[in-house]
Amino acid sequence: MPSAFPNISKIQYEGHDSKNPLAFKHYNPEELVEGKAMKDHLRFSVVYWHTMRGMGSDMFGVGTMQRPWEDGTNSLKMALKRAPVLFEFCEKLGAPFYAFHDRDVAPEGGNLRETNKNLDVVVKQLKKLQRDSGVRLLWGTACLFVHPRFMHGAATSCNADAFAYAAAQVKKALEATHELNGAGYVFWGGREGYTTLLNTDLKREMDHLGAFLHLAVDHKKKIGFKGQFYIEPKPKEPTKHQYDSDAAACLNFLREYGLLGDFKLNIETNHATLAGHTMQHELEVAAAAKALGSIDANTGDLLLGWDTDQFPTDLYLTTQVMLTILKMGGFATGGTNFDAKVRRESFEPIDLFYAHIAGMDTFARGLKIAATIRKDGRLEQFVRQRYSSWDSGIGEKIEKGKAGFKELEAYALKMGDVTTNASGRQEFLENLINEFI
Ligand code: XLS
Ligand code: NI
Ligand code: NI
Repeated sequence: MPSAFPNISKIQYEGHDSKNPLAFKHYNPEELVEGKAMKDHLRFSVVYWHTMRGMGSDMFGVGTMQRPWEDGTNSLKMALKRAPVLFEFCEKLGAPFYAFHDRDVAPEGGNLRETNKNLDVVVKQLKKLQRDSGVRLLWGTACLFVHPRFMHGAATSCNADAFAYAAAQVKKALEATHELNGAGYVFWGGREGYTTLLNTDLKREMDHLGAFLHLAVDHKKKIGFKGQFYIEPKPKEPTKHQYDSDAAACLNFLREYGLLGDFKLNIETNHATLAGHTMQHELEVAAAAKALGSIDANTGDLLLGWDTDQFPTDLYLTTQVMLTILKMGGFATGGTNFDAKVRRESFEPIDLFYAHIAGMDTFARGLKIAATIRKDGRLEQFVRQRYSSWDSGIGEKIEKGKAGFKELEAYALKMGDVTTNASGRQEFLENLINEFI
């Protein structure tokens, strides 16, 4: 097998004075941050769909990517030629994980049986590639949105046959992920939503989604798959409204259908902003429910209102992300999965390296900055102080459930008025963060 990237050797950490664009300036895998190696904090993952299958087409134009190893077919032969390229890429980059949809790695056959056979052949090869390289599967998933059979959705389709087909597909994708010892499995509701309520029985569709996820949990237990299940929120696109619209909606859905114990969330930056939230908001909501599992690291564009899936290169973003992740105690099964694609104009194979190096270095810096902010302690101290009225006196009584409306009325009457408010100091804090960036 000839090398796909013959002129690129393993990307090394060279420190922040390096001018080598094919080196890390900040990501130093073994360097300890808060007592843990950077590689274990960040758990970087490369996605098969964008990095291996993204050809740069958009609504207005065809693909632009130069991928010399591709033969222009979506054949099983090509699938087997392509998989080693992904592993060569991960090894040279030093990314310990990858993620895929079933249909990214193996093509559909003439029927489901043939399709499953194709997947089996590729999974066998992936298993060997994993063993030889040490690169592991962060999560697997099923593509339930590309094929016309899923035009009305999969688990939420009006057509029960589509539900059944989706179940068969997820069953197989779960077994493949299990076979590859995946650390997790993701459910992203591609078309699980609607484009008009005129033709939609919303309640029935949500019930079907709940039932579908229960069936998945049952099968997971049946085959003994120990990986973490995740739901990935996104508010829209391709649908007008996706049921898993944001972290809060997902948590409510999981709670309502009795699934909260079996799922965590996989939060994606571009989906957060499409939902009208910041990434940190979504992370905080998930973490507050002890359901922050993993992240899809990318970013949108302020002026483009869709899922542009750009590589994250904004230090403020990665600092905020890492502040929340460090606060929750770090990833367990999850990781930093680059659900990101190079721009259509960045068409050379080497751009794949530049893009991932940029994302990894930006996250490494965000991690170091977040750790320094935490060590400095002023931010945390400020927040603690801001809530100090809850640590004693009436606040403590309320938190402990020892004051009802009657006692609080008596307290307020005696107090006269609230005269103890302190400044929120937003600008002061924003400037404090700038000290570290
Ligand atoms: C699409 C999603 C998708 C999931 C995996 O917007 O981000 O790529 O991560 O199905
Ligand atoms: Ni994603
Ligand atoms: Ni996305």
